[in-house]
Amino acid sequence: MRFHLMFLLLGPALSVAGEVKRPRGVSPSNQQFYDETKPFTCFDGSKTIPLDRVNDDYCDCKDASDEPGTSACPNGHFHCGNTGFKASYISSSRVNDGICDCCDATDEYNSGTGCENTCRELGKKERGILLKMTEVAKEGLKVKQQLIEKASKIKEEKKKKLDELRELKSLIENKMKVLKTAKEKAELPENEAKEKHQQAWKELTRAKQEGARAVVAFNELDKNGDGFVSVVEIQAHSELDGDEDDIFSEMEAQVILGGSSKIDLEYFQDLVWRNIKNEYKTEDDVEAYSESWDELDNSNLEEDYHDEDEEVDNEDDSEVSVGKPSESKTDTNYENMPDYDEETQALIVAAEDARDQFITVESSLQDTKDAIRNLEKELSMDFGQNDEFAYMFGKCYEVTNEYVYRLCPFEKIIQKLKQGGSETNLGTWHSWAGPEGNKYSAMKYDGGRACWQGPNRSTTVKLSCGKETVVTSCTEPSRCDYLMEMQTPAVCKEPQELAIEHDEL
Ligand code: MAN
Repeated sequence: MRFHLMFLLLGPALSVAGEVKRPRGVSPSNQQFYDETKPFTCFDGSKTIPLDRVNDDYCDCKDASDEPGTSACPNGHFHCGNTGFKASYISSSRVNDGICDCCDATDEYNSGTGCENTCRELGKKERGILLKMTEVAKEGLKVKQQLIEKASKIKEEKKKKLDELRELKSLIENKMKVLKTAKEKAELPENEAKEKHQQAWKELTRAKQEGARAVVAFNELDKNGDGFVSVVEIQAHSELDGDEDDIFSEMEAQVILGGSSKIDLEYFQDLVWRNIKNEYKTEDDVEAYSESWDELDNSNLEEDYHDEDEEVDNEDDSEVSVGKPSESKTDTNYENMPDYDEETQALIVAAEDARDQFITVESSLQDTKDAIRNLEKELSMDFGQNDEFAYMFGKCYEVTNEYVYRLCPFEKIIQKLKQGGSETNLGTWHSWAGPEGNKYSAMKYDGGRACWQGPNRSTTVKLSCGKETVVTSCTEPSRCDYLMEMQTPAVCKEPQELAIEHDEL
């Protein structure tokens, strides 16, 4: 019975002319362990059994090595020879399960499923694909070579440019030092002249205000309105009594009037007011004060200063403290200040010119520094073994499905709605992310916009060989974790390497 089963199981494998005799489901490399002249030892060494218990549909070895061609062991693996296509392993549970798994139909030898051998067909297809890929690789490689040559030239140019920029930077810095000194030199007399002019205006304003106070005081004192301030009118202001004896005599009042019995406004303004202004107490007559201020503004002082724009700020006037005209008001209305004199204006123009020159050079220094920084950054980037990826820097590539995805290599990836609107950052350039030995086959972009109740968005870009540079797809395998596929000549390899990757056919 056992022999019969053995024959049945081993039979077809042994009957193929020219092939190495091996039990069903065993790969050529494992054939040596099933020696017809010896008992079989499980691969894990746990047991030795007679050879006729191999593939007898009973699981003897824990590692399933005695049942490579049956489904007796749950953990077994069946080797499909698949001549004409690629050999493969399937789980032994699939042996004789009524489904064709191996293209050579060997897994369904006893199920009556009637599988057809499709290996030749598959092999043909695969070889077709491989041929196409080889074609693409050949063309891609040519382009890649050009990219490398171009990148090398551009890199040299950029290095040269960087040297030039560094030289330029130090020239500009020197020029800036000179211009800074010139600017400071021009600003000194400018400031002095402006200061002098402003000081004069300040003093004039003060005098103007003081003059106005004197008019107010004169009008107040001149009770009978005859245009003179008399001894009696002075005596009415007891605060002007110089001594402490409580008697403000006629004599004392006359002394204040400089010996006269009555004085006019001019005399009062010129010789009396300054002596009494600290003691004098005004009546709260704002109106009188304002009027006299206006009068003054429009008359005598106008001759001193000709202000082009005649807008006199009367609002300010009403704010003048009339409670104590003796207290000098220090507010200087610079808006009404007359133009600077010609000499000062010339100094201002000269200083402004010096400032402009300095600012222009200062901003060109900033531009140069920026350019240096950008170039340094670019030159320090890893653009592949031979800078084959350098051409992508500064460019962007898009693909559209339900969103528009834009990849700007070595920078960032964004997502936006087809109908427009704001852009969502799916990650900024992080690093090359291919597996060991093939690191330039994938890119990683991370730290994108935070996902609601999730991680920051990030994207992996898988690169494959293509004649042109195109993003072929972008998907979101898990929420806010994107996968982009891109074709580029930069990853094309020699066709021989392709064949090795695709198994021997
Ligand atoms: C937006 C897009 C999607 C993403 C969700 C997460 O709709 O960025 O890709 O899955 O936000 O909330």
